[in-house]
Amino acid sequence: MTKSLRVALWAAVLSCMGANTALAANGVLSPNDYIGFTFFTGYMAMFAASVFFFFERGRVADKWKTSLLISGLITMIAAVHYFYMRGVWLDTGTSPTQFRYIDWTLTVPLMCVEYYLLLRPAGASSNMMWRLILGAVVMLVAGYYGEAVQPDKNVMWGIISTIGWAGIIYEIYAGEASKLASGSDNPAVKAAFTQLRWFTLVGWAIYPIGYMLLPGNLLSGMGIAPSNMDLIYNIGDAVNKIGFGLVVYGMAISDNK
Ligand SMILES: *C/C=C(C)/C=C/C=C(C)/C=C/C1=C(C)CCCC1(C)C
Repeated sequence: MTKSLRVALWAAVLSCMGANTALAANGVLSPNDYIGFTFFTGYMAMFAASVFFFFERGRVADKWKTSLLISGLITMIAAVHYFYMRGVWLDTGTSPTQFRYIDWTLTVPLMCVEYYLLLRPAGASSNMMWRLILGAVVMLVAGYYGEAVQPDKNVMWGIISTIGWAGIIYEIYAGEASKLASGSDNPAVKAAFTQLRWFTLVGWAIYPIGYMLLPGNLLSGMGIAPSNMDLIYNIGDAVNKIGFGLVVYGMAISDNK
């Protein structure tokens, strides 16, 4: 991406975040309801990505077909949830927290499965996969508690959630997963692992930024409406679910070992 394109994208994102809340609620998408727009584009992008991964699955080597299938399932599960989330947003103008977390509870563990499938030829154990999934469960259950069950304690739940995420980061940067990847003799796998890790460290950091808009949290009261949490989550999902899948796809296409 060129620098000017990046600057333009950021300017667009920031100007959308100045837009105010509760634009929906009558079943109609208002012209300046940027959060609503991202629910629609998110839905279509996830849908299209699924079609892409499912069709392209036929073009990759047999050993990577399950990985492509999982990439498609991740975006397909998200597409269905985005369909419902856009409806909630349109009808009520409120955050579709339940659908959001049901989606994540299914898709984030599947991303852990992607790590396992990628490193299986290098000797990954299913214990490694379960450690990643455990980190994901802690991260998501705590996040849900902070958003929906005990919102007055969202700071505490946010910290617990971050510990779960840190467990995943540890596993892929210092734990068994990282050791297996560096020991792998397959350059395509090594390169893909490095890229997926970046998604998990940098791409996933988008979500806590949205969470910090909750009342009483670090970014609240800075002039950014809390409803922008959904804008941030929607951007995070598009980057992480489709991007993650594309890395796996690129690896499978380029691997000629
Ligand atoms: C496809 C969905 C993905 C990759 C969702 C990822 C979600 C997170 C990395 C959420 C992380 C959170 C924290 C680290 C602390 C605050 C609460 C959360 C749940 C937003």
